[in-house]
Amino acid sequence: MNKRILQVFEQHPHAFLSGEELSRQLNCSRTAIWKHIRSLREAGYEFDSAPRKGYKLISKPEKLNAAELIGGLTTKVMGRQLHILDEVDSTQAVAHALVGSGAVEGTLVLAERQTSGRGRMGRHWHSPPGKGIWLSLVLTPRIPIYFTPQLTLLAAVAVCRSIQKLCKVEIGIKWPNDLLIHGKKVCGILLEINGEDERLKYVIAGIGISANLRLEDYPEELRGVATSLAIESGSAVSRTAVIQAFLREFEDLYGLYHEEGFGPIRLLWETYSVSLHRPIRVQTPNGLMEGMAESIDESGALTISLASGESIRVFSGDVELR
Ligand code: BT5
Repeated sequence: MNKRILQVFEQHPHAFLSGEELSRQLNCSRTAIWKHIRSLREAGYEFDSAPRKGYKLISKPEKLNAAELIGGLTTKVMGRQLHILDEVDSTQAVAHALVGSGAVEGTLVLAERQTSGRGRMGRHWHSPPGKGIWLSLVLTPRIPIYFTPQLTLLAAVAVCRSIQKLCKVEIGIKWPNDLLIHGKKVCGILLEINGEDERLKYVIAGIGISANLRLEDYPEELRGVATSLAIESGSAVSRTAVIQAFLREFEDLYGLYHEEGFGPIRLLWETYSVSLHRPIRVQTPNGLMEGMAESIDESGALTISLASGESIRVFSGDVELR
């Protein structure tokens, strides 16, 4: 039925079609039409609706296309093996399975939609269809396992650089993995590792960039804390261009990291940081800590000076800017 409804709209481009007319043409009830329009909206189709006039199809979901993406790639390794899927539970799960069947470094998994997109600590990542960049990148870095948090910071810098090249927005990083525009989250990073003892086997870098979501694409509870590139820049962005630019930046920084270590990445990270030299509150595995965010150390941990004068290092947690 969704297909037939779309056909009718395609026969009448730019026109409003009333629920009554649609129900007559398709021989079903107006309630059924309303339900199908709702499911098409959920699938990324945009309709204008007006009382008495009905519905007008404004845009179809822009689909990611492998040939187009690869055609504009300037990387040697990152994204060269590409899997674009329509709907998955989580691109992370798909990437782990691909490694199990021999996927090499740089393998990229992209999905139009995730039904169980994951954040850190069991949290959910909202991943509606057609509008976001939900990706997982397979990495086999030659580093000890305890250095992997550095890669979160590296990925954050790569996303910031690519977005700044393509959109007129001011983007900042809140340690460790939140990218913010005007204080709202636009991108989150989740690193999942597989290793044994000290030896790192592989890393899956999961990155969610809310590219073209509109406020109404978010559930109520996220509207105050989340945003998108389109909301902040005022126009839709090409997801393909953002992915290509990100892979380019990531490959360059990853190469630099292997040649020169974390030092240069840390310097770049600091230029984007919105959490350093500010009073913060951080929920750590050991409880709530308050103090001044001082610096990032050589392992990627955040150093905080507490009111007592003591300095502590935090390896993971949720930072709240005060
Ligand atoms: C993260 O977790 O920020 C890591 C998110 C990683 C998502 C990617 S998408 C591709 C890959 N496949 C996956 O399954 N995951 C990765 P965390 O720091 O725990 O932040 C989660 C919080 O971000 C939620 O509790 C919300 O407040 C917020 N959030 C959820 N969905 C969002 C969205 N689409 N845009 C902005 N903020 C969102």
